[in-house]
Amino acid sequence: MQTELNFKRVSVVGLGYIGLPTAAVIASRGVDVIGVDVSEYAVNTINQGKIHIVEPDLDMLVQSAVTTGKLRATTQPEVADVFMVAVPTPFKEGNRPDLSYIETAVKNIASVLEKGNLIILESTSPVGTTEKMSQWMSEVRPDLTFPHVQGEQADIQIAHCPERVLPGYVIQELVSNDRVIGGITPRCAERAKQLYKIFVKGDCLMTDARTAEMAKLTENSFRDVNIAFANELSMISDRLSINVWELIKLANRHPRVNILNPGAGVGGHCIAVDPWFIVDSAPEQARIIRTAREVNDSKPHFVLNKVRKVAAEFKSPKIACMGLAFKADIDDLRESPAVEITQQIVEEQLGDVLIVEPHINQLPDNLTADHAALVQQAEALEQANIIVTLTDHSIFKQVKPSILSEKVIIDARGIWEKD
Ligand code: SAJ
Repeated sequence: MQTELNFKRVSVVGLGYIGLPTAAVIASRGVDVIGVDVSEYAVNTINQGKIHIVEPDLDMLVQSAVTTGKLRATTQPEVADVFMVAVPTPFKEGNRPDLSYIETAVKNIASVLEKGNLIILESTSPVGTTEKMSQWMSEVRPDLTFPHVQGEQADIQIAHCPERVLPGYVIQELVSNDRVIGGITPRCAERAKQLYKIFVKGDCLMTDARTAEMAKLTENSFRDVNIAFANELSMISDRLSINVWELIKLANRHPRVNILNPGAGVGGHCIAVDPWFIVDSAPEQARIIRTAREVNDSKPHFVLNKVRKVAAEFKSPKIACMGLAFKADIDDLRESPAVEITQQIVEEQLGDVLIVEPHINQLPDNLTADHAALVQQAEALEQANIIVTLTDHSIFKQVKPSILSEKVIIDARGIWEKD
């Protein structure tokens, strides 16, 4: 059996929200780490000890890893004992998974593979992707044997260990979370576990690759379904003239009920995407999972309709859109329902739009217009006659109710209605 001592050099392929923190944490444990990314900008930034993404505490960790020479970034793969793949798995037309980033990364790694190497797929992936990886590599390297054919005797070991960290808490959760480790064979899983034990304090739970793939998709689908339940309740309550926040608070006093929060919709690169991978693999069986996606995707339209209706009642509507990020207290606007709603309000010229997003300095191009401006919270709250809360940033919660008394409020996040 191989030991930790075999992991002298770890290569992390894809230096984004998951790959870079993982690389920095492993380097902080004294292992030599080579980060590989197609972006020269990312590589140059990291080699200067800086970061190109926003995540608490990551800057210090990267700076120290680069200064001590334990972390180095490059655009070309180099030989290593372990390769960890953390590239995006978006979806393409028809909500079908796009595995092209994984395929490219894996084929690049294959050119530098050596007997005894361990490959780990961290990217969230449809069931069967880890086996596909093994197949892709074997096509490039017929001189080596791979576990999807040779099983335990293979020259190369391959496992799937899905990332499951929460943006904003990545450094802490990388170490403390339990990990699911799925090997193509039990030996693949065992070797991957030895690697994770270098930096993970949580339990490392071993299984096969297909179950690990499904476990990650299940976790995010579970959350999506639960958020959809809350969002559906908010739309039912609106129709029945019930305050959904009070309703949920009361229902949650039951010892076995724990309803999540309705919002403006579900955003980000994970929960709004991953359930589709299950739907794509088992379309006839995945009925609740598909419906949950549809319910959550419909929520921005529901909020927008409310804004349209209220704006039509004003001569000169001034609409404050509170928040653009896809969730509280971060700067990430990717797949954000708040951006989708605000963009539509701007495009339809429903009024003058005062946008408040404390975590950015400049509006994205799709929100730039003569009648839209990025302003401070106080200015927006003073000038607007309609206030729409789209993101539940902590700073919004501190607003005094007296400031809002004259305004029409569409509180999609329940920031001011809950209490
Ligand atoms: N949201 C609601 N109501 C809620 C909770 C969330 O509307 O009660 C919305 C958020 O505002 C946001 C979206 O859902 O728009 C997703 O936010 P999130 O905090 O639920 O999750 P993510 O996307 O930041 O991170 C998730 C996490 N998965 C789970 O909690 C099961 C994280 O652990 C995963 O690592 C991550 O996806 C990932 O990378 O897959």
